[in-house]
Amino acid sequence: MTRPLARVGLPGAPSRHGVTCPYCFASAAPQRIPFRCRGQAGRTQGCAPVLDERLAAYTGSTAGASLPPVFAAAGRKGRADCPACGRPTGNRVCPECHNPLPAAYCDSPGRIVALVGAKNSGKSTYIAVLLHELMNRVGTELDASLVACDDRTIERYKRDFARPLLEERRLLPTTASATTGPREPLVYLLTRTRRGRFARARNDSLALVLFDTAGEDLRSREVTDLHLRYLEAADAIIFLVDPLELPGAQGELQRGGDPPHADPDSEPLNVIARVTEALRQRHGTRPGDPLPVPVAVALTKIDVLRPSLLRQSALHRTRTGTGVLDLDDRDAVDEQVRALLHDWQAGQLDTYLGQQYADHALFGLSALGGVPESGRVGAGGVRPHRAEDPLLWLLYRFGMLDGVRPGGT
Ligand SMILES: Nc1nc2c(ncn2[C@@H]2O[C@H](COP(=O)(O)OP(=O)(O)OP(=O)(O)O)[C@@H](O)[C@H]2O)c(=O)[nH]1
Ligand SMILES: [Mg+2]
Ligand SMILES: [Zn+2]
Ligand SMILES: [Zn+2]
Repeated sequence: MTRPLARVGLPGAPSRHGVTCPYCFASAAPQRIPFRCRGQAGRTQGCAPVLDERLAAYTGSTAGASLPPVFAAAGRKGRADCPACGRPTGNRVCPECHNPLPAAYCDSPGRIVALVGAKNSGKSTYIAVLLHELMNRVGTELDASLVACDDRTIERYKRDFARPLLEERRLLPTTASATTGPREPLVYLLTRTRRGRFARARNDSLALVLFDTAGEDLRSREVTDLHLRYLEAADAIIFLVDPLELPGAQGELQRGGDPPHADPDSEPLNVIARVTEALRQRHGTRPGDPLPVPVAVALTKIDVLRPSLLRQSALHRTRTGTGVLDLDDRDAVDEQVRALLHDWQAGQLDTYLGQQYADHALFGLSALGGVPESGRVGAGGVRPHRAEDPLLWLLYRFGMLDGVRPGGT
């Protein structure tokens, strides 16, 4: 029996009136978003390219920054005529950094998902696998398409994530610190078709902005300004925790594994506390008040846990729901991960999250599905296990996915 759909009311759904730039996180009122002239195309007349200083300042290079000019206009329906050449254009850009703001991004509620975790916790690997899952298996299951919002996202995803990890099966290199160059987000539009009760199909869109932070940048208290803006703009946070870094987990590992690093700055709780402090400063909440942003906390690399620990457990099962969030399964996984954390003397982590955030959920996943060997993905290839769970929960929290209780309790 299926219980009436339990959908969480969104506390103040799109709370921000403006559009938040996914590149520099500046916020702009929709009617104040400038346009970029389409320039010359074939024999059509248009403005000649000029050096865009703001864009060059953002990318730190003049390469690729010679583009037709940007102009301010009160665009109607996302279009405006260039005052210099008269050609109509629909290309909008961020007023601050002049990066493109795709029409779909301006028009649908953008959800910036911040992905954070200590160095080596598995963030880059997770991004590679999660996006691949959304473009394939999970996308099909949800009746959802995932489309990159700009060409750089397509290129970067291929070059830095998909090709090395999924095609060549090489582990990804350590992400370089944001101090060495601009951190570019991956910006996608996720569109779900939902068939209503009266067979009326409706499309729900969500701009998904993922930003691959370097764990190294979260080590110090001086979290860079860009990180702060990113975190402040985040509508949800996914914290990745490497179980190998939890001292109490050592006994549960299949193989010795590396001993935990003796670097207290990289301890999961310390990273989470640092990010939380940064968020508090920005949100201006009073110390006792929980932060409103939903937080998914996922143990990564659960393939390293002993099979005996996983057998018969919620974490081991594959998710069954199709196109819905199975709330019974969600509760079971949450409980199991909580129990694991407590067994591993990492109960503090759970307690802290409960104190600081109004809504946090625990997950266990494996992006690779197996232990890598000498810098490469294990023999069976990349076989993700429950990698999509945190995102499904966030979609549910955003009101884009229904939750059901198959057990009917
Ligand atoms: N067993 C196992 N190991 C994994 C998995 N995912 C990542 N790893 C291992 O963890 C290492 C680090 O993963 P990354 O994704 O590069 O970690 P990161 O959080 O991006 O690290 P930084 O960029 O340094 O912050 C990989 O090289 C793998 O050895 C997984 O699902 N299972
Ligand atoms: Mg990385
Ligand atoms: Zn911007
Ligand atoms: Zn023009």
